[in-house]
Amino acid sequence: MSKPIPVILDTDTGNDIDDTFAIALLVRNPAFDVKLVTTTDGQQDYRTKLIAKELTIAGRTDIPIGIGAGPTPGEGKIAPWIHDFKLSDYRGKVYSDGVSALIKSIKKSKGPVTIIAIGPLQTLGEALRRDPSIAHRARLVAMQGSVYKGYLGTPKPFPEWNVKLDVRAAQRVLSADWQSITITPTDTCALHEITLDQPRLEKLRASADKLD
Ligand SMILES: [Ca+2]
Repeated sequence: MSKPIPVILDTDTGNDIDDTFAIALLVRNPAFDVKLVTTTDGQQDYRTKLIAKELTIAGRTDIPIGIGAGPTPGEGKIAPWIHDFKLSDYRGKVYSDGVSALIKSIKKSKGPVTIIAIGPLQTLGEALRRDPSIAHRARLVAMQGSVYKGYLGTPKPFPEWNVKLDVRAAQRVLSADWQSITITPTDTCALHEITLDQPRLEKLRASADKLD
C-alpha cells in the first residue's frame, strides 16, 4: 500500500450528523495519516468535546485536536451525547490555539498536507491571515458552495451554509494559492451513491461497532 496521505480535518461537527460520520470514516481509513482535527465556526467547547469523545471511542487519541476560530456561541443538536464527557478525560493533546497548531502542523510536514474543510472557513481564514505562506505547502479539499443546484437538488444555486456563514473567510480561503483545490459543492452531497438510504441505515443500527 502506498504511504498514507497526511491530512488535517477542519470541522464544524455538532450540527447535522454528517461531520460525525466524516470523522469516523477518516480515522478508520488507513489511507490517511490524520495530523490534526481543528474546530471551526465557534462553539469551541462543544465541538472540541464531541471530537474528543469520538476519537476516544475510535481508539485514536493519538490525534491532536486544535480549538479553532469563529463567533458562534453555545451548543448544537448533539449536546446530550457529550454531557457525560469531560475534556480533561481526553488522553490526547488539545491545543487551545488551534489556528497556530494548524499552521505549525503544515509547516513541519515534509510533504504537502491535504486540508479537508467541511465547515465554515473562519479557522482556515484566520490561519491564512496569520501566515499566507501555508497555502503553498498544502492542498485543499473543501465542501463549499453550490454550483448548479441548491439544497437537496433544488434547481437554483444556493447560499450554501459553509460559505454564507463567513463570506470574507471563504473568499480568503478559496482565493489562496494552494497547491491544488478540490471543491465538493452542495450539488454533490445528495447523490444516491452517498445517501444513507433505509437498508444502509438498518445496517448501521445493527452494527456492534461502538463507532457506528
Ligand atoms: Ca460540516
